[in-house]
Amino acid sequence: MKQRWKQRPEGSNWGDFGADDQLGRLNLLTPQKVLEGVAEVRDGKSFCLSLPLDRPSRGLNPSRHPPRRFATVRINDQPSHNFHVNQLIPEATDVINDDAVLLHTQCSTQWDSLAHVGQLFDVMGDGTPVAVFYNGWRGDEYVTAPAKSDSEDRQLRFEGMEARALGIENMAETGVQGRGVMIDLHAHFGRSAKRVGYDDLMRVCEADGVTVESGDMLCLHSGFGEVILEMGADTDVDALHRTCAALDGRDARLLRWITDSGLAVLVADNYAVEALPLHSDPLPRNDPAEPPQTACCATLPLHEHCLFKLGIHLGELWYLSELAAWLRRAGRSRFLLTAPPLRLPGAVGSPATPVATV
Ligand code: UVW
Repeated sequence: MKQRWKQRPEGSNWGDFGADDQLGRLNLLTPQKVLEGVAEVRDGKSFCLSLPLDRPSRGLNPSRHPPRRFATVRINDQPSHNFHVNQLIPEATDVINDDAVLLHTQCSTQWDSLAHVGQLFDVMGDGTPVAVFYNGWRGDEYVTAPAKSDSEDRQLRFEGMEARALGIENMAETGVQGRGVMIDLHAHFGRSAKRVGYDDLMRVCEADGVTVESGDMLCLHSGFGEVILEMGADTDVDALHRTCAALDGRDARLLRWITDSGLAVLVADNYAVEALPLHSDPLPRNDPAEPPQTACCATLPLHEHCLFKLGIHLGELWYLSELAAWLRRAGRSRFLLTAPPLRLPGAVGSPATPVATV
């Protein structure tokens, strides 16, 4: 096996789960963690943690769009829509519908795979940064380029890109089941667009008696999903970008805590788990008077820390409000979480319909 890297990013765990690992901290979702999750089931009540996948009705990321559904086309060129089979077989009584969907995998409730965000990094120590993902899987070798089609529809113009390593199917194959832990930011910060750093997070955990242990699946409730539902079919993207709490990915102590906590996956009901540069500090830049800018930093530092350095999958745009309210009333923070993505080979993200059971 070819050595994929000689130096790993500072603070990363590359190689710790094996040279060819593609699961990252999902390795911590052991049978013991499933049992710990099952032990949290006492009332037999389940919660759907997905938004309807057509919400938000406009993508927060302008290149993502709500699903488009199509009827499949039968061999006689008719749509499979209330199709009476007696058109083909006179004595048949069946009536059939059949559909297809154009689904942007990350427009609504979703998982980011470890192939979603990588970095330019000098893995070989020869002074040449290359595009590389968790555990040293290289973009030029393991993410195949799409073919350009001649489709008139700009959304359909590039087809066939494939993550041959770190694709979302790896996550699906684990079942993604274990103990979920809720931290309810909304209960403390309301709908303010607060950037939550280490001190804030620790204060919330202490006030609510929440502890996060190795292998737990951490969910952060900010209220963002509830705001999306209230907007209905008329999503106000600008307003969403100014609402509800998100983690401060530029807080080094917060990133250190994510490393040390041993959390297996990190989930939020907001757009990107972390606050974006859009409504936070811009990237630290070299003095404009100075000649050439040198590459310095990630625009999404929490994505870099989780997806790239530690192999922590990120769940985004989940719907956590009903579960968070129930847990608060019950004085609880833990639950059984079952949250597989689609087993869609080669995809870099996936919708999910996660289920919490309490
Ligand atoms: C952003 O689009 C900012 O984040 P993600 O790609 O993880 O949804």
